[in-house]
Amino acid sequence: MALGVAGIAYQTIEVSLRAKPPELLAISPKGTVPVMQLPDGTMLEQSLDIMRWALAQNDPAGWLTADTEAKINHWIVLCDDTFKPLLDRYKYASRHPELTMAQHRERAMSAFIFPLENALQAIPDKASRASLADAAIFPFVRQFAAVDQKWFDTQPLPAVQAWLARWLASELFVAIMKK
Ligand SMILES: N[C@@H](CCC(=O)N[C@@H](CS)C(=O)NCC(=O)O)C(=O)O
Repeated sequence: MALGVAGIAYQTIEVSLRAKPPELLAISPKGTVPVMQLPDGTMLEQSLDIMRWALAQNDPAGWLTADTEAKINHWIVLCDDTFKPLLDRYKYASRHPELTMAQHRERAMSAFIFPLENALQAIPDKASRASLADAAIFPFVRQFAAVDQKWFDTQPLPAVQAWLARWLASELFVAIMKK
């Protein structure tokens, strides 16, 4: 989406993570996706590096300037370091039997979803603009919602639900998710 919003042409190559192609491992031995190779051979090894690189080329929607750097980083770090591990435990609860699925979900709610609800509620609607943080975290909130969509839809999370629905309906998301 960052490449899309920046208007940068790119080629995507899908790989099987069960049978990682040697061509991938040759240019990026860590073997995770996404990675991006620039025309000069430089490798961007993290999705966030790809997003930041794209927006450094061109940021017409103001994703880097919509909020303070500290606030943008706060949400991305909280998502990556705290929410993502809890999300994975909720998604794959049978691999983490120390807690029930509902307990894993509760931990993710307290650590991230409710704080996000409060932060979104505190934004005065008309003044708000999307930032890099929104684009970086909404795919994980989408995953969280999708584990049990009926449950998620009935939670007292009006701001998160509306925010997620806006991103899912956005032209940018619809365009990049086209198979
Ligand atoms: N922090 C990395 C995470 C990359 C990552 O874990 N990618 C997963 C797919 S979403 C992967 O490639 N897993 C395959 C593996 O670890 O072998 C990033 O943001 O790029």
